[in-house]
Formats: sequence, structure tokens, C-alpha cells
Amino acid sequence: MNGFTDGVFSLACIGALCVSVPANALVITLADTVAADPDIAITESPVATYTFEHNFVDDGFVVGTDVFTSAGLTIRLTDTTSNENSSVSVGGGVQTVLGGNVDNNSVNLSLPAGTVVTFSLNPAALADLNADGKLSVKVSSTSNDFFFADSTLSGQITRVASVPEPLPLALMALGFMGLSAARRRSTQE
Ligand SMILES: [Ca+2]
Ligand SMILES: [Ca+2]
Ligand SMILES: [Ca+2]
Ligand SMILES: [Ca+2]
Repeated sequence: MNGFTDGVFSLACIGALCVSVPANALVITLADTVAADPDIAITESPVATYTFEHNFVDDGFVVGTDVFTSAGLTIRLTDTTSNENSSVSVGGGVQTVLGGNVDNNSVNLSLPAGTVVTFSLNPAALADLNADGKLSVKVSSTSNDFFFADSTLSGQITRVASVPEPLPLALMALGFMGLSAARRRSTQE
């Protein structure tokens, strides 16, 4: 191989290496649970609402890099007696889901009985979650009383991993070394 083809060959190799290092898009499932112990009574009066926040930042969510493509909220409510109506609102009111009577569970409120309110976040609620990795949740009573047991928000994020900086730089350095070696060889010939 003469100096010129040697240089072209090393450039071609570097090109192939650069192309073979793609940006990686990882899909990761995250879940965050807020649990009340003991269960929190939500009544028409004096306390009609219970507000809390699902926070994914402390679970590794990186604002600006990670994006929730979908997420579902599962809230468990319990009750001791009578009929009531519940309402769950997220993201300061961008999505509200109305619930009916909560099944009675008068024996032990900590048992996994009661009623589960579950729904997928709409685009506005997803946007609120992606903006800061947090979603506020408000559980309200619109008639009579019930108890809040726990809430789980889970969903899939896509994480775009950038190409590590040192690698392209090292490849460029290798390329220049190859070219100058080829030049040296061709001037010596
Ligand atoms: Ca969390
Ligand atoms: Ca009930
Ligand atoms: Ca938010
Ligand atoms: Ca009740």
C-alpha cells in the first residue's frame, strides 16, 4: 500500500467507526407511589380535599432529557359506610376523573380492598409531568366521606443518550496521526 492509499484507508476506517456510534434512545419504566399510613379521611367538611405530588426527579428522571410517552395513575380509596362521590384532578386541573361510590371495607382500612380509580394521563397532564418531572394530584369528595389509601403513577420514558464526547475526539486524533504518518512515508519515498 503506498502512502496515499494508506491515508485514504485510515480515513475510511474512521468514517466507518463514526457511523457505527449512534445516539441511543433507551426506554425505561418508572413508578412512583405515595401511600398514606393511616389512610387519610376525605370528607365534605371540614377537609374536602387531599393534595399530594408524584415526584420522579428523586427517582432519576432528568428534566429536559427524559420524556414520558405515556403514564397511568392508580389511586386506591377505601370506605367504612354509606355512598359517596369522589373526584381526582391532576396537574392543577388539566385532567379530572369522577368516581362513584367507594366500596365499603369496614373491617380493616389497611386491607387492599375498597375502590381503585385508574386512568391514563391525557396529553396536557403528560406535558405537566414532563415539564418538571412532577405531577400534583388532588383527591376530593363531592358528597359524603371516604379514605385515601395510596396512589401510584407509572409510565414509560424515552431517554436519548448523547454520544460520549471523548470518543469522536480520540477518533479525530487517530485520523490526523494516520494522515501525517502517510505523508511522512510519501515524502521519504
Ligand atoms: Ca419519587
Ligand atoms: Ca361507600
Ligand atoms: Ca408538573
Ligand atoms: Ca363513606
